[in-house]
Amino acid sequence: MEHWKISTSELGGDAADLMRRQIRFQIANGYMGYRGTLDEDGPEQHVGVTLAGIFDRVGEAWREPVNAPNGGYTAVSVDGVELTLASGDCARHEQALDLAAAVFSRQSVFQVNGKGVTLQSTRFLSAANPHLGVVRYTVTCDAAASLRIRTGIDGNIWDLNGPHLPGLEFATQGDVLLVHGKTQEQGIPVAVAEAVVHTLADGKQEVSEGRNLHTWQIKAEAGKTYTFDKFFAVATGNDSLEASPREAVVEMVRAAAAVGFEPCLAEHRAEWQRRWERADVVIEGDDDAQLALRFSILQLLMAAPVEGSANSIPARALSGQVYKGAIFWDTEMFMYPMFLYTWPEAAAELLRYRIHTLDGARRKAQTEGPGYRGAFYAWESQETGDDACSYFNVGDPHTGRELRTHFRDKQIHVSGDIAIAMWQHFLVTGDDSLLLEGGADVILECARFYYSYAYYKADKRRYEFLDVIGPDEYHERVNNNAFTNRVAYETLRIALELVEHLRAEHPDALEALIERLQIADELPAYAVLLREAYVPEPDPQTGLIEQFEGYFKLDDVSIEEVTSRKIHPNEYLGAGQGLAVPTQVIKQADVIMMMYLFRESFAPEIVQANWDYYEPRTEHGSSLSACAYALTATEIGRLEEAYRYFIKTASIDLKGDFKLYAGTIFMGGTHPAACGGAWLTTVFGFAGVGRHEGRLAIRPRLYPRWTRLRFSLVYQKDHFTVDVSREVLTVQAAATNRQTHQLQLVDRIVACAPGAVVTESLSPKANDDG
Ligand code: IFM
Repeated sequence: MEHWKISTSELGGDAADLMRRQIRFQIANGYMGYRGTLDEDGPEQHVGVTLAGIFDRVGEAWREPVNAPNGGYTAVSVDGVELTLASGDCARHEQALDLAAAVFSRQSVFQVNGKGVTLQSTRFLSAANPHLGVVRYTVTCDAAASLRIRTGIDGNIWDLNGPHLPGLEFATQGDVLLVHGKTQEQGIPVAVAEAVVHTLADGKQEVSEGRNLHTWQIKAEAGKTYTFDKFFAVATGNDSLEASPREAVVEMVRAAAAVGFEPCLAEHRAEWQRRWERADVVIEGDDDAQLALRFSILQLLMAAPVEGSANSIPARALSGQVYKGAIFWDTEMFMYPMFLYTWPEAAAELLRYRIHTLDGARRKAQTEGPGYRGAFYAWESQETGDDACSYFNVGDPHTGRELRTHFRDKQIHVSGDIAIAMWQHFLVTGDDSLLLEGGADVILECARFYYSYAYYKADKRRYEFLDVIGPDEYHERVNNNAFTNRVAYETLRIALELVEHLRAEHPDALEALIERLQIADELPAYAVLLREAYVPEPDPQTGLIEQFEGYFKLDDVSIEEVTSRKIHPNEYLGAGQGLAVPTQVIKQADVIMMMYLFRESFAPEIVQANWDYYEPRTEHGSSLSACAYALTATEIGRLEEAYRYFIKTASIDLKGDFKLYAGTIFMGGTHPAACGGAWLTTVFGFAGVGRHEGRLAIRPRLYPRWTRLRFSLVYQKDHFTVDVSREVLTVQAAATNRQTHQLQLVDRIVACAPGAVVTESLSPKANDDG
C-alpha cells in the first residue's frame, strides 16, 4: 500500500485540528461527500453528508448545498459508558484513507472499567451506485460486558446556514429505516434509508433524540466480535429516478443489503481501478511528491460529477457547504484539464453544466448591466447559473460588518475562462459534438458579453476593458487587467474560429445557431473588436507586463510589511479598505496565471522577468496561486522553485495547511483547484505535455530528484502511456487507437501508429533546462 494510504493516530488537538483532520479524511463519489468524521459523531463534530447540485436558502442567509441526514451513524456504549474519542476513555485510535478506492476506516481501542473494547469500521460511498453508502462495523470486548449498539440515521444535521430540512419525518418499512424531509426554499424532497445486515440477536427500532435507530442490548462475551453491515442510500427530488426518492432509497438499500458488503465493495473497487488506470501518475524517486500528487488526484476523481447529472465540481468539492457549494472559474482553469486529458467524458460533463446554466449567465448579464448582453457567468454558480456570490462577500473580523466586494460584478474573466475550456475540449478531443450540443452557444454568448462590455477609447483608437477584477482579488475595479483583456481577446478569437469551423463542417447548424442567437449583425463587429482590442504587451525595456493600469505606481512594500500591519489575524487584505489595496502586494498569480494559460505566446525571457517581479509581491492568499508559479517556473527551467510551489499546491489538503477563515467567513474544506494544479504542474509542467501546432507535444523537464514519471493521456480519443526517465521519453500508443498521430517529442515530430512505441532520448540538458 505504499503511496496508496494515509493514516493518523492523532487523537486530540483543538477544534481547528479536528476540522482539518475531517477534511483530509473525507470521502466522496460525485453524488455526495462524507466528511472524515467518526461513526458516533454528530453535528457538534461537524458531520456533513453534503449533496451535489441541490441547494437551499433559509431566510436571508446564503444559499448553500444541502446536507443529508447521516445514514452512517453508529454509537456504542459499554457498561453504560458511551464510547467517544472526547470521553478520555480512548487508549488508541487510528484512522486511514485508502487512496486506491476512497475507503475510510478507523480502529479505536477504549478502556472502560478495566475492559478493553475495540471498535472498527470501514466506510465507502459507492462509485458504482452513487446513491449508496456502505459501512462494516465491528465491536470486540476483551471481557464480558454489557453492550448497547445504536445504529441508523442521524437526523441532527450540521449546517452553516440551515436548517434546510426542518421537520424531518421518521418511518420504518419492515427492517428498513427511513428519514425524509423537504428543503425550505423549493420543497425538494430528500430521503435517506438504511438497512442493516447482522447476526445479532433481535433488537428494537426506535426514534430517539432526532435519530431513527436500530438498538441492541447485548451481553457481550469476552473476545467475541460482533459485526454488522450498514447500507444507506440518499435520493432527492432532483434525481431522475423511476420512483419517488422515498421509495427509491428503500429499494436501493434492500437491493444492496441482499447483495452484501463484499460484493458492493468489489464493485466499488473495480470502478476505482478504472479511474486510476486513466488518471494515475507515477513519480519515482520522491515519496512525498508521489503521495501528495496521488492524494490530489483522488480529490478530483472523488468529486467528478455523476454522468448525466450536468453537475460540476464546487470550489471546496463535496467536503462541505463552504463557499456556498458553488462552482467558480477554479473548475475550468484548474481541475478540468486533468479530466480533459485523462477522462474526457467527465470533462464533457463539467462543460455540460455550463451549457445547462447558460440562461443563468444571460440573466446575470442583463441584471448586472449597464447594457450587458450575452453570457456573464456567475462568479459563484449553483444549479441555475444565477450568481450566488453576494455583493458583501467578506466580513470584517473587528466589527463583524460585511464588506462590499466586487467579485460578483467585476470578475468578468470567468466567461472567457469557460469559453476557452469549451474550445479546448474540441481541440484536444477532436470531437465537436459538445459544441453542437450547446457549447457553441456558450462561446458565442461569452464573446457577445465582451462585445457589450468593451469601451472604445477614441484617443487611443482601441477597445478597452475597464472597471474589472483580475485573478488578483486584492485590487478591485481596475482598468485593463492584462489577464482579463487577454482572456476577452481570446474568447472573441475563438468565437470567430468557431464560426469558420461550423461554416465548413456544419453549415446547417451554424445557420440555426445564428438564427437562435440573433447574432448575424454582430459577428462582423467582433472581428473589428478583435483587431482593435487592447491586450497589454511586455514593456520593450523591462519585459514586464503591468498587471493593470497604474499597478506600478502603487506602494511597493513587502508582503511582510503589509501583513505586519494587521490588527486581527483573519483580516482580509482586499475589499475597499484592505491593507494590500494601496500596495503592489497581490493575492494570487495574475500576470503569471496569464503566462501559464497562454504559455505558447510568451518567450522564456519575458516569463522570467515577470516571474521575478511578481513572485515576491504575491501573498498566495488563494490556493489557486502556487501552481501557476510552479508551472511557469518549469517553462523557464527554474526547477527547484517549481518544485517548491508544486509541493505547496499538492500538499495543501494532505497537510491541512490552509486558512479556515477569510475575514469572518468559514472556509474549511478541500481545495480541488490546488489539487488540479498539482496534476497540471506534473504533467504540463515537469513532463512538458501540451499542444503545439495541433499536435500532442511532450518536452520533459523532469525535476532532478525524480527518476521517472509515468502516466496516461487521451488525445483525440486515442490512448497513450507516457514514460519519462532521465534518459529517454517513451510514448506507447494503445493498440486500439484509431489513427496514427504525429507527436512532437521534444523538437522532433514522430509518427505514432496504433500499438507503436516511440522514443526520444533526453539529454541531461533537455531535462534540466526545460
Ligand atoms: O476562485 C477563487 C478565487 O480566485 C480566489 N478566492 C477563492 C476562490 C474560490 O477558490
